Amino acid sequence: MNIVTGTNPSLSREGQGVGQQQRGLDAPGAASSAAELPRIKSGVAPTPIPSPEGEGLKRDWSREEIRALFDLPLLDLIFEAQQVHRLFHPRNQVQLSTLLSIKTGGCPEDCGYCSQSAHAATGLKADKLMDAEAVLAAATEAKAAGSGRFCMGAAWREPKDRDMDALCEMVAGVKALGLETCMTLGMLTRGQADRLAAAGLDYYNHNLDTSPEYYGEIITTRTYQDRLDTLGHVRASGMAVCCGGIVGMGESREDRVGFLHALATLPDHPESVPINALVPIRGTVLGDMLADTPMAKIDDIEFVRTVAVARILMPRSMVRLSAGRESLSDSAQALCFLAGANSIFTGDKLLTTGNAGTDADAALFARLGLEPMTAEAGR
Ligand code: SAM
Ligand code: DTB
Ligand code: SF4
Repeated sequence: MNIVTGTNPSLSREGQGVGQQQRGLDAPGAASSAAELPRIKSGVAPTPIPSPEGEGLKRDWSREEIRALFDLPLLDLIFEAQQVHRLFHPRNQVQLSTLLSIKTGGCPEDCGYCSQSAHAATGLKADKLMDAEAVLAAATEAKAAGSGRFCMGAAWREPKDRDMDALCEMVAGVKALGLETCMTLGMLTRGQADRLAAAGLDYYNHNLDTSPEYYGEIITTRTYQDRLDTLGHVRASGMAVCCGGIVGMGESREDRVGFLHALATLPDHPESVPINALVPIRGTVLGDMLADTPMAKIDDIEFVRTVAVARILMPRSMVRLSAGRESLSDSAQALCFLAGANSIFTGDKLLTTGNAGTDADAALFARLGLEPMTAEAGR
């Protein structure tokens, strides 16, 4: 038993004799066995690498184990994360998703980070749900720009049943263009999840955002359990789960530990894990609280650590650099990719905030030798 991970020997397949030099630092998926890494000088035993087939992926992580990963020397942590990454994912490939806000502003929830909350004084105008034709035009553009997945977001607490026909029409239309489909609409009932799944929705995004303890400081209008319930409905309906959160909301390291612990101990790991860096927006509770303080800008190294730990805890998941990527330098993004991030949002805009833009990303990919991932590889 590994003292840090408490790893199940059937997962680590101890004794199969696959040494570190032999184990897949070259071909993706080359190594079919898992083995323990040699003990790092710090005296902390690193995580055994699980098998790429995903059988027996560890889901009983303790907070102590996760804390120990965060505490590793940065280079050991990134090295380990990159090894896990190469066992499960094609190297140097990054999946591209595009976001569209299909219903902007006027949201009744009070999420302290969000420009779209009716409780925020951001002056954002509340729009109605876009019509399907305009959504399909945007999706067509995203496809032409090389995106593999189209994610439609609505500033709702939950969709109304009267909106479901229009939403299903959008899903079917985007899918017919040959794009993967994703939506984020707030809480769902099981019936709504089933309808979206039947219309062809591949992914549903619903974030836990932070640790259970810090959550109440950020949002009061719905509970952690509400979010877990929606994630359960999404799973039960057969859709893939996209679930992550935000770093840089004034939370502690222990909250980041608790946040990743909540994700990695779900009954199944989310297929996609968006890691957002808070975009501090004036007029939001958090934007106003953090503005002009050193906390307004996320600590790059702590962000990279969060990405690396997410990669190690959830080896098969796509780890997406999401909001706030614009605030990261090329070098910080390169470290994130090295730490196992393998997905980004493309385009000039996320929902209401700016994004790097296609030209900047093309230059970044050329500079780092990265390639867009094909949709099949990105599943
Ligand atoms: N209303 C839906 C919901 O909350 O599930 C969907 C849209 S919501 C904007 C999607 C996610 O965007 C949030 O859960 C949060 O993680 C992220 N987000 C929103 N505003 C952000 C900000 N200012 N900085 C970083 N992430 C943000
Ligand atoms: C997620 O975790 N990040 C994306 C997506 N899910 C929907 C949204 C980021 C929004 C950033 C703030 C904005 O643009 O308003
Ligand atoms: Fe509404 Fe989503 Fe923004 Fe919260 S994050 S205020 S639920 S749009």
